[in-house]
Amino acid sequence: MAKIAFVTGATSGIGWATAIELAKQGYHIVATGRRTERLQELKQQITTVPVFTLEFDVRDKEAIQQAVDSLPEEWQQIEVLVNNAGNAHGLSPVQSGSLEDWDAMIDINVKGLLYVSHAVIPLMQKYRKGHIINIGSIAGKEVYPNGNVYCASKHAVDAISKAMRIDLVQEGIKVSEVNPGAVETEFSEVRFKGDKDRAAAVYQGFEPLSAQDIAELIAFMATRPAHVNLAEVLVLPSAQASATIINKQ
Ligand code: NDP
Ligand code: 8X3
Repeated sequence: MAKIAFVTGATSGIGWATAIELAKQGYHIVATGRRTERLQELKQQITTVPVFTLEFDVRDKEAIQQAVDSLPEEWQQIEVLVNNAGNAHGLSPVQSGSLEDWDAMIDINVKGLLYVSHAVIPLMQKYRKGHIINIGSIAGKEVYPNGNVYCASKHAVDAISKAMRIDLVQEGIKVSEVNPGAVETEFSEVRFKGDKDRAAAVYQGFEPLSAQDIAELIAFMATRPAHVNLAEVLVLPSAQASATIINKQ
């Protein structure tokens, strides 16, 4: 029976690199995201294992359920779910934050992760086996100036991961959480609404993590023996000591 990994947010950054890394480990990949052309590009890039693409917005619970229900029989025994889709939207004090940005972060990072899990967990329960790997953040461990709602959304991911681990232990399903510090992806471009210079400045003066660094860690977690759960990892660039303390040269 093929091992299947379901990766959300596979069109970019950490999710893209994770799909490729898990494919190298022999997983057949269900790759999801909103950008169809990127999903097709990923499918072309992974040549060693089959890739099944599902296009949906994680805010749309009906679309998620329909997409999961549409998986052919041979794609239904999902062993690994990587709940990665998410982003920061804006970086403003709470007194002047945008309500649309707040909705986006809570709806995508928190509710989206729950909706996808709700649709996929029954497939894992059927086989009493599975591993959910949630992508949290250092922002789920600390808060920083102007990070308010993004930090709250990632603190929620932290709480949900711990709660899932308790609820799912009797089902034979492992739950892990990866909490990265600064990773250079499209993350800051999205946060700063396409301002490439402002986004690039975030990663200047030190060596940030790459999406590949996180993908390798996720693949390591996924490939531990059945009796081992690497439950939680905080992973930082060597130059980073906390959410705000970075040794920039
Ligand atoms: P990217 O912006 O490069 O990737 C974000 C991914 O999320 C894309 O594939 C995007 O796909 C998907 N996504 C966003 N919104 C939605 C949506 N509404 N529905 C479906 N998919 C969506 O950022 P990263 O790779 O850096 O981010 C991945 C995860 O890592 C996020 O949860 C982020 O919070 C977390 N993280 C990132 C860090 C960093 O410094 N980069 C540090 C700590 C955590 P599409 O647009 O095609 O839908
Ligand atoms: C992304 C890292 O520090 O920008 O979660 O919040 S940070």
